[in-house]
Amino acid sequence: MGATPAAIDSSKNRYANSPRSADWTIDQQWHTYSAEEHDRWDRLFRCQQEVLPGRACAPFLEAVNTLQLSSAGIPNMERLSDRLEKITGWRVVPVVELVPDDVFFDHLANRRFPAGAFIRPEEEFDYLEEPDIFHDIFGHVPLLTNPSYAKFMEAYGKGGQRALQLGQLHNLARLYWYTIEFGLLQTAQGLRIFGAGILSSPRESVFSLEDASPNRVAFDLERIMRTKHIIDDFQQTYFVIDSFEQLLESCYADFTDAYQRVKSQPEIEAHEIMPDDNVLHRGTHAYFDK
Ligand code: HBI
Ligand code: FE
Repeated sequence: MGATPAAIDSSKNRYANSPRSADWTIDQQWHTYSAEEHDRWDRLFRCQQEVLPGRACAPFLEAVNTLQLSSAGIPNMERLSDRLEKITGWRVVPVVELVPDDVFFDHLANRRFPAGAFIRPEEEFDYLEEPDIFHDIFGHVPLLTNPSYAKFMEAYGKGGQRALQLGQLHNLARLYWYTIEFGLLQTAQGLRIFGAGILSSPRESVFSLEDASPNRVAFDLERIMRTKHIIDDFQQTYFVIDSFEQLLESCYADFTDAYQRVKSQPEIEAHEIMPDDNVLHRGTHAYFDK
């Protein structure tokens, strides 16, 4: 049994006490969203539309249109899932917020992406720690239209269940964090964003690509598994993949061996550069040394 999320703040999340199925899914009750909540989604969407062209990777920008996320208001997850399922077989299922690790992995392993149904309160417009519907659907769902990315997510779900059994979840969670949440992609036009945590954050969308402070280092599976991460500030190191196919292929490694090697090596601080790193940008860390 993975970590069970902390009690949920019902003043911020009106689904906190919604009845849950055994798989922790709830009824999105799409018709109950207020005009203010739909408007907040539209304002978040417009903020991202301002900063993402030229910064988000092309498959993301294309999928926002293909999935009709460009239309107004909070998406209805059933209708969104019907569109997504036709492309890669994935569906989006409503949950209150974070679900236990083993539940999360079971959903991913069965091509169901659990998305928080609540939208952030106005006072947390710019940033919130919990995954709300804007982070989950705008940040994570579009790239589930990409076959290699979708297969990676399914493999991550299956790998997560295994990692739980081996007690190695913290290593695998870092892989998810530094790619699916905060990953960058090398393209012919330069670095582009694919991590959901960046794509759903106006300020980090600019910082991750253009600020001199953070390191930018080429993807290396075991290096990432050893690297600690920051949860309440911009990342101090961004990892860069060459393609979603490269990310998917990294999954075919024998993680049992990788876990054994990683276990016997020291952890790496979020800001550190290692001798074997393929460094694309050595950060000044000016932003972090305040
Ligand atoms: N639950 N709904 C939801 N979304 C997540 O991103 C999530 C989760 N539960 C666990 C979790 N992430 C992480 O702890 C795992 O990726 C390790
Ligand atoms: Fe996320």
